[in-house]
Order: sequence, then structure tokens, then C-alpha cells
Amino acid sequence: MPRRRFLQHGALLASGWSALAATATAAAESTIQMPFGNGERPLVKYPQKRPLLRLTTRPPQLETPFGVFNEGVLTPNDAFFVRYHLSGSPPKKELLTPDTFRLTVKGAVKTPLTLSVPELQSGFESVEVVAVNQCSGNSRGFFEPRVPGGQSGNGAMGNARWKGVRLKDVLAKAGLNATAKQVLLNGLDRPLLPATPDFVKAIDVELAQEPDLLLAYEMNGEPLPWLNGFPLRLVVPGYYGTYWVKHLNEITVMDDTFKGFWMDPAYRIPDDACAAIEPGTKAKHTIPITRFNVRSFLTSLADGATVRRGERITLRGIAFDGGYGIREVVVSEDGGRTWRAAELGTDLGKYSFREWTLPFTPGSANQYSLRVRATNRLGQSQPLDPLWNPSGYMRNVVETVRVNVA
Ligand SMILES: Nc1nc2c(c(=O)[nH]1)N[C@H]1C(S)=C(S)[C@@H](COP(=O)(O)O)O[C@H]1N2
Ligand SMILES: [Mo]
Repeated sequence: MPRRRFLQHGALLASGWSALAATATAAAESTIQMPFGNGERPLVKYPQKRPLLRLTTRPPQLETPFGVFNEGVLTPNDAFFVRYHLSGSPPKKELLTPDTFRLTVKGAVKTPLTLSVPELQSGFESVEVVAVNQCSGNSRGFFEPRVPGGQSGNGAMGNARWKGVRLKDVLAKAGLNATAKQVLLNGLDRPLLPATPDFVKAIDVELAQEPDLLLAYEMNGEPLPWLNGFPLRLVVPGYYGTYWVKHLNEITVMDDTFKGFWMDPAYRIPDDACAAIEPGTKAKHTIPITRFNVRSFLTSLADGATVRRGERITLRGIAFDGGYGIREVVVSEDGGRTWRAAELGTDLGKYSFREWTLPFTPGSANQYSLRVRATNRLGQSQPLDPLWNPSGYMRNVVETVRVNVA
């Protein structure tokens, strides 16, 4: 990132903390009703963001209004969702300037490192990847029976072009010890209460050395927004957002398996093929959540929309998976009895949203139940009926949009 732009960005952030405090208490401009219980959400404007659906104030948790996903296959930075766990988040801007912010790499390495963002940018090859970031609990509000946790609609996801340096290159510079087993990732946000565990995540050294994992400092050609991890975050393409640690300032290589709260008991799924169990029961064995399952959405028509009889329109939407790429999207007009293949749009890479389109002419029916189902290159697809797990993770049922004909 050019140093001048970095500094300008810093100046913008200087007003951020107080602006955040002010907007957090400001009256909402309007509200949106989610199609589930207790689903009323205020639309609130935060620094560098357009009005977004607010789930919680402390810490800020903001969801993208679903209509944004029909604007294009990349999610604009000012509309990208925000998720934090600790009430002390986001970290104060004074800690994030080029003068104050440093990434340290320590633990089971030969040479511990301390690097500023400009040093990362000049010392390592920069690369780009288009990748979806999705919260494990995206769509949790639709779970039945209901489950505790942030009651998200479908807007706790977004697709961006990330630019940064490879985690593996930085680890190679530090030199992993032969005994290295896991890599711990910690950001600058800290809990306010001593009883709250710090947000620390762990990945295996094998994953950490995959070339697609980035220490990212840019998102869609701009420095990361403050609320999306400025000045540096981990990007783990294909993996749930919980591993995408923001304001990343500490990488610790371990000889052991990390047992922190945010790895165990949090962010675990039933250890079976679908990460699902009978509603209301408990999983016998759990494992850490990893990659996305396959999902697809119709974005050009909202549930309950009205279309005109005999008028040909183009249905449009998005599909994505955990990094194998989308092979096929099929659409049903009759609630799932018959299916037609959609046309896939430009391929921005196997971690990106893939656009799909399909012409549709409403005929004699008064209502259509439009369903969309994607299959990835491994042949994995989406269930016709929703699956359930107690944390409300990994929802990927075939979505249904009902439209009326006028
Ligand atoms: N420092 C920090 N990084 C974090 C979190 C957090 O609470 N603190 N939450 C994680 C979770 S669960 C998600 S889903 C993503 C969300 O990324 P976003 O806020 O940029 O959309 O950030 C991840 N990184
Ligand atoms: Mo998340």
C-alpha cells in the first residue's frame, strides 16, 4: 500500500473511535424485518460503512442487507459485514497506525520476527485472491428449533479481492522448528473483563503453509476498513470467517495442539459427514469447524416479490463452496419437481462467489416457488431440507423464494 494512502487512511481512523461511539447510540435511520422471530434490525451507519443491519452494539456486529449481493459479485467494502466477539472491539485506532502497529512471529521458530506493515509489503511477494468470507453462523436466525447465538439472516458473508503476502513466506523467513504443530493467531482486540478468554485461533502447520493463506492489507483495492481488520488480517480462503483473524499482530508457532476457548468448546461441529444431528440432541464427538459447504442464492428477486405474467426476466444469483469451485447451478420453478441448468458467469477463481443467470417467463400459475441448488467440482451439493446442529453453523439448505404473478 502506498505510504501516503496508508497515512490518509490513518487520519480517517483518527476520528473513528468517537464516531463509532456516537453512531452506536444514534437512532436508527430505519429498520428491516427478518423473516424469523425477534428479527427486527435497525439500519445503522458506522465509520467507512453504509447503513448496515445491526445485531449488537458492543461489540459491533453488522450484517449486509441482502440486496447488496445483487449489485455485483464483489461485495463493496462499505457494505461488508462485521463480526467481533470481545466487547473491547474494535481496537482503538492509535494502536493501528504505521508507527505503532507491529506483527510479531514467535514460538517454535528459529528466528522470531517483528514486522511493520510497510516492511511486510516491501519484504515479501504480494499476491491477490478473490475469496468469500462467511461467518460460521451465517443464516443462524433461520434454524428451527431456534439456537442461541447471533441471529443472522443471510448477510453474514461477503466476497472481496484480498491483497497481501503469503503466511507461508513469513513463516519460512522465521523458520519453523521441526516439532512445529500449530500456528496461533491473535489480533489486537482484547477482552474488557479478565474472565473473558482472548480471541485466539489455531490452524495446523500444514494449512498454514498452503500458498493461498494471506496476511492481507488490502480489500478490493483499498486498505482494509477499520471494522474489517485494519491494518492486517488473515485470509483463509474456503474456511469459515472465525479463522480470518483481524488486526492480526501476533503469530505464535506451537509444538502442541492449542486448547483455547475459541477452538474448544467454541466453533466446533458434530463429527459426521453433514455436521448435523437430530434437533435437540447433543453431539457425541465434535471437531473444529473448517471449510464452507456448498451454498447458492437467488439475488434478483426477494421472497414475496411480484413478477408479470408472460414477461421474460432474467433470474440472477450467486453460488460458492469451500474452495473446489462451482460446477453447476440448477433452478426449479415448481418447488423442486423439475430443474433447469443456469448459465455460470465469469470465473473469478475457486474461492469466489460465482454468478449465475437463467431466463424465466412466468406462465399461468399465480405463484412460483423458485429454488436454487449448486453442485461443486467434487460433486457436493445442498440438502433439500435444512440440517440442524446446536450452534447454528453451516446452514446450506436449498433456498426457496416465492414470487406472486400479477
Ligand atoms: N480480531 C478478531 N478477528 C476476528 C474476530 C474477532 O472477534 N476478533 N471474529 C472472527 C469471525 S467469527 C468472523 S466471521 C470474521 C468476520 O470478518 P469481518 O468482520 O471482516 O466480516 O472475523 C473473524 N476475525
Ligand atoms: Mo464468525
